[in-house]
Amino acid sequence: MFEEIDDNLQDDFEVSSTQRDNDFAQALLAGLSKKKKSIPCRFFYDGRGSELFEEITRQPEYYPTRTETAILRACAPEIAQGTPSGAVLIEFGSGSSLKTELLLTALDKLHAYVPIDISHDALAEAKARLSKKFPRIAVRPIAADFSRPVKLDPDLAKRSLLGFFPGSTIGNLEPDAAIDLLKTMRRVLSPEGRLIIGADLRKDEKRLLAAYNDEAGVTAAFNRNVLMHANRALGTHFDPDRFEHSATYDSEHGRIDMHLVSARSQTVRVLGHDIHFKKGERIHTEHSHKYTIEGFQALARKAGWSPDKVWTDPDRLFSVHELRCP
Ligand code: AVI
Repeated sequence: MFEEIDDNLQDDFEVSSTQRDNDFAQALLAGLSKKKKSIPCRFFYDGRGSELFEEITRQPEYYPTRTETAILRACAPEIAQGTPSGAVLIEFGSGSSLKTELLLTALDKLHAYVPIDISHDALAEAKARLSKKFPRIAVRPIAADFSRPVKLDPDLAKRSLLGFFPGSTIGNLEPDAAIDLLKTMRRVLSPEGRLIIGADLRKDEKRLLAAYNDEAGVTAAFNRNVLMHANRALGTHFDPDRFEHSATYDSEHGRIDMHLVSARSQTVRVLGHDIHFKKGERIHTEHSHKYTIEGFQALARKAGWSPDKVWTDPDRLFSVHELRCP
């Protein structure tokens, strides 16, 4: 499968799986040695974690994915109208590039699509599928960590650039880190680019809590999978059944707080260290920030962007923003 994309796969910042496991080991030990234990949410996404996330998006309570998809379907023609022919679409953390198809269908005069993702497999699959479906658009994947500034090939960099960052992944970052990421994206897309970015909105607490505590228990499995990921990748000895899923809403900060709660007093061997958990002790695993439209635009301005259009659904559950390099 790799051969298909090897020709023009730009691989400047490839992160090997060994590097990723080393990063995981360091972060896990550091996070579990703190008084308030934590595991960074980026470690949710091993192969199984990505599958579970896909399953979350199909749960009736998890409104963000289907709402954003409907918004993108509706606003794609308007986005296309403002995009000159010969432009380049750059997607940050493209994964399976499913929502991208909505834009590619509308952007019929696009020169190239550049998916940026850490996973070679996801890039190869996306390139094969999209090249077939959109033969006039050149698919030029970059295997990289999108939170670092990527350098585009000069033939692409000189064109009109349109960035795409759907999914409200920005909400999983603390506001300062979100500003840093928005600055990095601005550097990639400057001097005249635009960014289309999804941000989940603040809303009725009941609806938010339901989305992160689905009846079928898929979010709970996704949360616990971070421990299985550690067992598989690092040889730790967590028993995930001894940790309970918790997702609460912090209305002061406007964010969902996810934790794993130790169901009993227990000691777990982690990378040569005995880590003790009291009964009821919590491991913080994720924040999912919810924004008001104005709050998100203020954040974007702090990163040097000029907010332009905003699209939302009739129930104002989710927002899609157009940001411009000033
Ligand atoms: C990927 N991200 C935007 C999801 C969210 O809603 O914050 C991750 C997730 N966590 C639990 N459910 C979904």
